[in-house]
Amino acid sequence: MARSLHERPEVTPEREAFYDKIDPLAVAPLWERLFTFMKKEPEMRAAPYVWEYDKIRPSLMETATLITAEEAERRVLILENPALKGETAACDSMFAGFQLIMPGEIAPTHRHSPAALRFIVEGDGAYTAINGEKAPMKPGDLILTPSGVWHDHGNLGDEPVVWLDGLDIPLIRFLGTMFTDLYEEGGTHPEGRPKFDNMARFGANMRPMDYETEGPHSPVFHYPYEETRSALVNLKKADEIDPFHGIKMQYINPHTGEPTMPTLDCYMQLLPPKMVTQEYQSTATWLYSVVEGTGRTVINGTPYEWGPRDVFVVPGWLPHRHECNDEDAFLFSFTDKAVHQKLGLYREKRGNLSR
Ligand code: GTQ
Ligand code: FE2
Repeated sequence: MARSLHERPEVTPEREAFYDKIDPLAVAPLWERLFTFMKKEPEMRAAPYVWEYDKIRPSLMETATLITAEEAERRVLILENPALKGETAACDSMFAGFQLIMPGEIAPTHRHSPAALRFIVEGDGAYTAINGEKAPMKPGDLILTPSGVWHDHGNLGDEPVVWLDGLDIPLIRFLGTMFTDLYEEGGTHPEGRPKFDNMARFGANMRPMDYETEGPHSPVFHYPYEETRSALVNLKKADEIDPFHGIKMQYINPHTGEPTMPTLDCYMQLLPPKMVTQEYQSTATWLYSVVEGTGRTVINGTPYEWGPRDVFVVPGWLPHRHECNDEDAFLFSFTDKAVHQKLGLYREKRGNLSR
């Protein structure tokens, strides 16, 4: 009998009768289960998928006629992975959604143990307040609301504002570490520090003398696209293009050099015109939000076409490459990579991966 972790042993009437007999004892034979999960390599439950913004936008706008941001708490259309129907998840470990806030609306203050990021997709004039300090939101900006901080949103402008929410909800749920609080029964946090205080304190390549950390997340909570984009554009001039990633920069916690948050690690990358990246795979799952440009990502041999404002998911351990069309593409992404790395479980493979 060949030894294998991956094959089911023979099922005989005698064995089946035994399994039935022991079932009431709340025990089960491991040899009937091993092959179901001890896979040679990871097999994610999530499927690759592209959420096309233009197709979703009309329905997203229609939500404004159904419910207010305040009544909904957060007026969000979940980007639910088709392979994870009903699970409130874009992939095995992360949640994503498009949140809409209309002029004059507010979304009340709350806090929770799941960490969140906001990546602004459309519209100007909204803000996220973190502990009462307002961060203005512009398309392409990244805003963090780490685990446990009070946050609310509002729209002071005259157009609808939409952003991509990314949260570690599936992971937090799995770990049994979910905590949430409303701020004083649904009210709004009082005005905090003045606008741009956070940027002055932590985002100017300086920090307050003797600063002591407030947690394992970045003290910066607003990363404006203007700065991110110009960094990438300037880096393109050196023409040092990574064959797997183009020019890909990690948003960091400037106090420690660590990822933005322990569970959500954020990146912005530039793919020059016509670039086709080398094949790459890693245990990490990646969620992408396209800022500029068009192209496709070929995942396990199947092309997934994308354009501005689309969101797509590359589940872990699938070989993939990006192909850029005729103009620079700017791709924002976030991933569970930092979790894998902290636990010593992260692996990757580069080049010639076709199975
Ligand atoms: O904006 O605070 O998409 O708490 C899910 C949970 C957004 C938010 C979501 C949240 C929020
Ligand atoms: Fe929240």
